[in-house]
Amino acid sequence: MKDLKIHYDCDPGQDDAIALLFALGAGVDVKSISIVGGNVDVNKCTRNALQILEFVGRSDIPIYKGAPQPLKRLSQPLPLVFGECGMAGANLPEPTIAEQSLTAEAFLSTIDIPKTIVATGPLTNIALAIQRNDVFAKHVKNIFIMGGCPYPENIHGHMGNIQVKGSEGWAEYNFAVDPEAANIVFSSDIKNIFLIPLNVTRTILYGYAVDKALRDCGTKAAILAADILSTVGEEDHIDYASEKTDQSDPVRAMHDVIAMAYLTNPEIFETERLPIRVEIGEPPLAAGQTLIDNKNFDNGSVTVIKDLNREKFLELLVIYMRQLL
Ligand SMILES: [Ca+2]
Repeated sequence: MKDLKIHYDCDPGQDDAIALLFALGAGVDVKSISIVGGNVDVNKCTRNALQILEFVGRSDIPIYKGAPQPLKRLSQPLPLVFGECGMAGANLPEPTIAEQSLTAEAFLSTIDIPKTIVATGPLTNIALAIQRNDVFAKHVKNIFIMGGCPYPENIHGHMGNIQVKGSEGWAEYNFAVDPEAANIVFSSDIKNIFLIPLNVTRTILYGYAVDKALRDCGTKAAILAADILSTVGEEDHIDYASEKTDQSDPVRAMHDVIAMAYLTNPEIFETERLPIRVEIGEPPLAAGQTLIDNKNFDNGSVTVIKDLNREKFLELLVIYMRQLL
């Protein structure tokens, strides 16, 4: 898949780390990576990305540290989901390499990047680049975004996984953290937006069977992936209790890697076109909520994932992890 050249914007994050390993295993040409604060603060996210690249011998990929805070709001780290370091289970040594001196915003706005971006964190870096350079949004032809929740998710029936402060409403984490940034991206001139939403990613589960298949590969990257994925946070333990065969079954959703899978293997997905808008109003409106704006079909027509072949995806996860060292 060397012809698939991407820039990857992320907040690693256990599930971003898995998405990165999946992309590299699939042979995607990851040209550059920018880091945004999200799951944990931007410094920890940057360190985690450096550790992963060093572990798989890909320190040649430059990493740019980006926005520490959302555009207008306070950050919302999630230590109960991914651990204090953001990448619980990895236990990798401190990196010996460092990020680039240029910030993510400055780097992205040079537009010296591929025309395809995958984004699996709050969209702050991308929004800043759109604002800083008028031609950025026209340069980017495709953006694959893990985020949003246009339909109720299957566990609690909410419109996301974060209850928006001061509101009764819910929103998906990446959009809830920086709704203004998401709104800028969805209102921009980026030609093709592909949305991989929470209501789908929550239905693709890790557990004993995949864990065993990864460990059986015997490669150090596959075992690292299994170590990360089997370190399940408190919230997922509760949310997926009914799916477990026993208490230690590491059942969890994998979220970000589904965006990479849609990039590499779109043939296993079903999609629909929806006019998506992101709420940016103040309470009682739920900022960050994903709205299907049926009154405004001209505005923001987005390709949204509806479903996928789960067995096939899990097979690909194992195959691609096996390709790495
Ligand atoms: Ca993420």
